[in-house]
Formats: sequence, C-alpha cells, structure tokens
Amino acid sequence: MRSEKVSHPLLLTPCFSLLTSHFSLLLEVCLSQLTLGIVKPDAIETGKAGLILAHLQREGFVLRAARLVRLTPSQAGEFYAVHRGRPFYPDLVQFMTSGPCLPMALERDGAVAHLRTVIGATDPQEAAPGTIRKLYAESKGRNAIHASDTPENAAREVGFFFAEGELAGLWGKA
Ligand code: RTP
Ligand code: MG
Repeated sequence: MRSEKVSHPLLLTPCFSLLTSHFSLLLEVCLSQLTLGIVKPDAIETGKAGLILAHLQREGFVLRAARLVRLTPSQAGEFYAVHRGRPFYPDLVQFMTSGPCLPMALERDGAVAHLRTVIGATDPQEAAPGTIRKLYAESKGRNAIHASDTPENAAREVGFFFAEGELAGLWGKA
C-alpha cells in the first residue's frame, strides 16, 4: 500500500503565494497579456518615441515598464541571437548599438499578436497603411520598432530587460 503524506491546506498557502508571485510575470506572458516592444535607435534619434508611445496607447497598450538603454554589442547580439549567422546580423547588431533605444513592457489582451499587427511588416515598404513602421520607419534595417513574435519569445525578451521584481515594484501597493 502506498503511504501518502498529506499537508494541511493552510501550510501550503505561503508556498502557493510565493510561487504565484514569482511566476506572475511568466503567467501574464503565457496568457498573452504582456509583450516587449523596443523603440529602436533610428526612431529615438529622429524624435519619434513620443509619437510611437501615443500610437501604442491609442491601441490599448498599457506601459508597464520602460527604460532608455544603450545596448552593448554583446547584449544586442544575445537579444537577436536567433538571427546569428544571417547576412544582416552584423548590420543589425551595429544598428541596435548605434544609439539609445527604449525597451517597453506592454500590456493588453492578446498583446503579442496585436503588437505585431500594429507595428506592420519588417520592411516599411511592405507595411500596411497606418502601421508604426509605415508611418515612422526609414528602411528594412532602420525600422523604428521591435516586437516579440511569440509568447515564448515575449517571456524571454521582457525578462531580458526587466526583472520581475521591477515590474511588481512599479505597480505594487506603496
Ligand atoms: P524585430 O525582431 O526587430 O521586431 O523585426 P521583425 O521580427 O519584423 O524581423 P526579423 O526577421 O526578426 O529581423 C530582425 C531585424 O533584422 C533586420 N533585418 N534586416 N536586410 C534584411 O534582409 C533584414 N532582415 C531583417 C530588421 O531590422 C529586422 O527588424
Ligand atoms: Mg523578429
């Protein structure tokens, strides 16, 4: 006969709340509520950050966290590691390190898919009218904004720039 050790439910409560707070960010991303956008160096340089943020807020995104950062080559290379070996990778790393950029944790229902729709195609010439890249991007290489392409990548990318405690600290009770 199997011997089972049964814990009283009350003993599990602190453990459960610790787990839920630790994984709340992951859960939000898994539920597709949270994604990462980055205003890229070209758009920062040409003063488009405010317009882009206003566009995102009109689309229902809530700004959960943001910080102006200057990526190092190693950080930019790691962030775009999926493209390592592609012909455009060195130019991409050079561009992403050419000036400050603005990573943003963005919240909305269906955040990952909706942000991809709102930014438009990679090449602004192919982007739909009214999309951020159509409105503000210069070229396929200098295309104004990044957006996570899957919930799994959103989880990795939000965590790349923002510690979970940072998001909780920004929005938790005083
Ligand atoms: P992102 O990751 O920045 O949101 O862009 P994306 O998904 O629309 O495009 P992706 O295929 O992930 O490529 C990442 C970035 O690399 C540059 N790229 N250049 N010259 C080219 O053929 C080429 N292809 C990609 C773009 O800046 C693109 O945003
Ligand atoms: Mg991409």
